[in-house]
Formats: sequence, structure tokens, C-alpha cells
Amino acid sequence: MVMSHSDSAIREKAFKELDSFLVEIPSWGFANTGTRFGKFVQAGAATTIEEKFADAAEVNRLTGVTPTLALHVLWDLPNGLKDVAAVRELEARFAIRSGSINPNLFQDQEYKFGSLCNPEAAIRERALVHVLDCVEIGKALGSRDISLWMADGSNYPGTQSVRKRIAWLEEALSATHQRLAPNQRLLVEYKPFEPAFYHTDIADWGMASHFARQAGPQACVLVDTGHHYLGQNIEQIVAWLLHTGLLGGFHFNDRRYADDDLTLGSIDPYQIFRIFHEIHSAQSEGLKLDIAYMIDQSHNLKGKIEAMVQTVVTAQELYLKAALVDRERLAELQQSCDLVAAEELYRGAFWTDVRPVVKEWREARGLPADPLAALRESGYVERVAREREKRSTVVGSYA
Ligand code: RM4
Ligand code: MN
Ligand code: MN
Repeated sequence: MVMSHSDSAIREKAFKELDSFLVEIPSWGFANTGTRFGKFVQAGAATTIEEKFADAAEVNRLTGVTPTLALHVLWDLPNGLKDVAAVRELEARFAIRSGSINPNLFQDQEYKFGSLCNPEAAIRERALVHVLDCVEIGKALGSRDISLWMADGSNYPGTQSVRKRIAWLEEALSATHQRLAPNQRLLVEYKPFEPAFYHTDIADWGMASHFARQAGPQACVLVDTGHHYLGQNIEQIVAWLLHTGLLGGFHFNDRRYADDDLTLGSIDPYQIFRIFHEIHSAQSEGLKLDIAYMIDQSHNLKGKIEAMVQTVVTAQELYLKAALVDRERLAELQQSCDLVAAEELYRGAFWTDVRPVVKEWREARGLPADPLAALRESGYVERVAREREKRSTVVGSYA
């Protein structure tokens, strides 16, 4: 089973793994969100970029592993590049850096029939200009990843040329790639459904891989765990992306049905463990990986900060469980096709309670031993709720 080493060797390995595992949290995870039927407003939700930075700093104070905040450009930088100076100031004030830059290609009226895949050239151009602005924002903020998700698609068969739209998107992504600085990356996210009901222009990892390859060497694929059909084997997709060198990052969340954006591991923690196992095993075989671990969740009912802390803690636990698989032994068992022993070893790692060692690690790093309890004790949520309650209750989607 997992614990074949001595306790201190396990502790040493665990500490090393936890030291190297950082998680990026999304600005929109602190904002008021809802479903298409309505929105339940929380007094403590962040409505300004300043509040989002403040909340991110609180999560980082409690967990110590979330130094970057993903930004969604039109929600967080409504004036684009002009807002960079203000963001810089917030970075310094809250000791949180800007993380991935997310273009917004879905909220403007012009995008009714698509953005980079719109049949009208002028609208495609407008969308491209926005993406290129995001590249410049990334450069100005020193943030590496441009994380691209589009809502483009169609609702009815025969209403759009799927192939023309492929070509338009290829053009736009190549043009974007040309503008990247040498350290920047373009992450291409896929999603099979919502908001388009018939076809989505980047619907799965095969299409995303094609677009990434075609755009250039600094483009790779982003896997959002909620963006798959229910029966899909996500860890196999991850294994393929590792094999082809195209795995750029994750948007982590959980779901029961579709893109539910529930907190990580709330429905199926074993799924995330299996994904992490693929990554750890690729790493142990010497593959050089550069994976952005990002959260993409919207907390409609749970308290925003509490849900974020819970997510980060869960991510650490699952990452560590998968790190502790005795991979040498597993390789032998796989080789000899000892199926039950292999499976039991694998499952054994999943069932190992790593919480005590994570707690030890936190104490050793000067972090609260129990971040969720520390959050409750701090009174942060009540304080910001009191302060933020006074403002107007007008809230737009996510922002
Ligand atoms: C999409 C997708 C994107 C995220 C938006 C808010 O479903 O997951 O990554 O930015 O939601
Ligand atoms: Mn996503
Ligand atoms: Mn999503």
C-alpha cells in the first residue's frame, strides 16, 4: 500500500509536494452569481476588483498557496489596459499577483451569433481586438496565461457553417499567438454544451488540441473538469494531453450533471484523485510539466470565501493522496497484470487520511492548522458583510 516508506520519509515527501503545489483562484468566485432563474445576493460578496483582491488575500493568508488571482477582463478591468495601473496598485497593497487573464467574448450584444467565429468579419475583428488587448494586459501585468473560453456555437442544425467557423477561429488564434511575448501562453478551453445547444465551436479536447497546435508552440489546452459529458473518462483525456505535451492547465470544480461549478471534490473526489495520479505518474517518469492549477467555481449558495478555502484545502488533500501512490510497486503490478492488487494499491492511496500530515505542514509553515476554523474565528466574513451591505444591491452577472 501507500505507506511503504517510513513515516518520516512520507512526511518529507508530503512537505515537498505541498510546498510545490499552488492554486489560482478566480476573481468571479467571490462575486454574486446565480442560475438563469435568479440570483441570491450575499451581503459579503465582492462587487469591486478591490474587494476581490481583499478576499483573495484572505484566502492566501489562511491557506498560503493561492498567491495569484485570475482576472476576467470586462468584469475586472472594464476599461481594459487603462485599468492596469489600478490593478498593479491592488497587487502591491494585497500582496496578490494577477493570474491568468480571461477575455470576455460572450456578454456583448454583438456576440449573439458568435465572437471569433461570427459570420460577420467586423464582429470577428472586434473580438480579436479584445483578445489582443488581453494579451497586452497580460504583458503589462506580468501574468503569463491568456485563458480563452468562447461561448461560440449554434442552436439549430444547418444554421451555421461549422467548417467556415473552424477556419475563422484558426486565423484568430494564429494572430493571437503571434502577439504573445516569449513567456506567455495561450490556453484553449473547451466545453461541449452551454450556451450553444446544437454545436459549440470548441467542443472537446480534440478540437482544442487542434487549435492549440495550429496556433503555435505557446498554445496549449485547458481542461475544465465540468466541461465533459457525464460518462467521459477525464483522466484518460489528461493522460493524452500529457502524452502530446499539450496540457496547459485546469479549471477545477465539481458537478453532478453539467457545468455546475460546485466546489471541488464535493461530488466525486475520486475523479480528481485519478487526474492527479496521471500528472504525478507523468512527472515521476521525467516529463517536464508546466500546469496551471486554477479554480473555476461559482458559489451560489455557500459563503464565497468559505467555499474557496474549502476548495483549496480539498485540492491539497487530493493532490497529496495521489502523490503518495507507490508508483514503482504499481508499475510492477501493472506489468504482471495483477489487477486486484494494482487496484487496491491505487484505491489505498485514495483512502489514506492525509489530513494529519497536511496539518503538520501548515503548522511548520506558520499557517493556521485548520484554515476553515481560522476563517470563522477571524470574523472576516461578518466584517466584510457589514461593510459591503451598505452598497447598492444592483448586481450584474458574475461581476
Ligand atoms: C465558462 C468557462 C470559463 C469561465 C466562465 C465564467 O463556463 O468555464 O472558463 O470563465 O464560464
Ligand atoms: Mn472554465
Ligand atoms: Mn464553465
